[in-house]
Amino acid sequence: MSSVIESMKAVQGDITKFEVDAIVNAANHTLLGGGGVDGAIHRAAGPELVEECKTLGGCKTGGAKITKGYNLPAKHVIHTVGPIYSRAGGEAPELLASCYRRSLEVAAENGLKTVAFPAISTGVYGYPIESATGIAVKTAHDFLEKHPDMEVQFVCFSERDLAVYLKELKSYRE
Ligand code: AR6
Repeated sequence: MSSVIESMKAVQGDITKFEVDAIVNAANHTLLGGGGVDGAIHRAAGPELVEECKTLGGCKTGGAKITKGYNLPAKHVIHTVGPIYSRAGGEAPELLASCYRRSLEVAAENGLKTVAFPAISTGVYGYPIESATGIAVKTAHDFLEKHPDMEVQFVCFSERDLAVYLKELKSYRE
């Protein structure tokens, strides 16, 4: 049982529509765009986003870098690079945890309070949704314990992913 649980919620939707301080992008090393949620964020933000991304010099796996949100309702985009599950081996859990932790640290450093995450690495990068969700919720929970003024939303694209998140969040209430 923890009051931090009140600062985390899972919802189904398109993250590009979320009016929060920052949405997190599941990007690749180049930070220059791609498919999936990355493509959707760049399309909705408009071409100025990639122009700012070009100045960032890429990002390593587990790292996070911030830009403005441009045409998005979100004020900022925090770009993180998840592990490719089949290649990361035993380091995959820690690298995925680092994506969530570093994204939240970057948000806090910039005074941001509300952060929305997609299910990082669980699309093209192949991370199994159940274990990825366990890492996402635990890492956000541990961070929010130290930052009670912040809020996290887990934005699930599919109903199935939402069910996995809701089950995981419920386990923190028991
Ligand atoms: N809103 C919320 N979630 C979404 C949206 C959306 N609009 N679109 C997709 N998702 P993926 P990855 C979900 O593949 O596995 C890109 O090409 C999707 O259903 O976008 O980290 C990058 O450039 C899944 O649950 O990201 C990288 O090369 C989740 O977002 C690579 O894909 C993540 O799926 C990154 O792969």
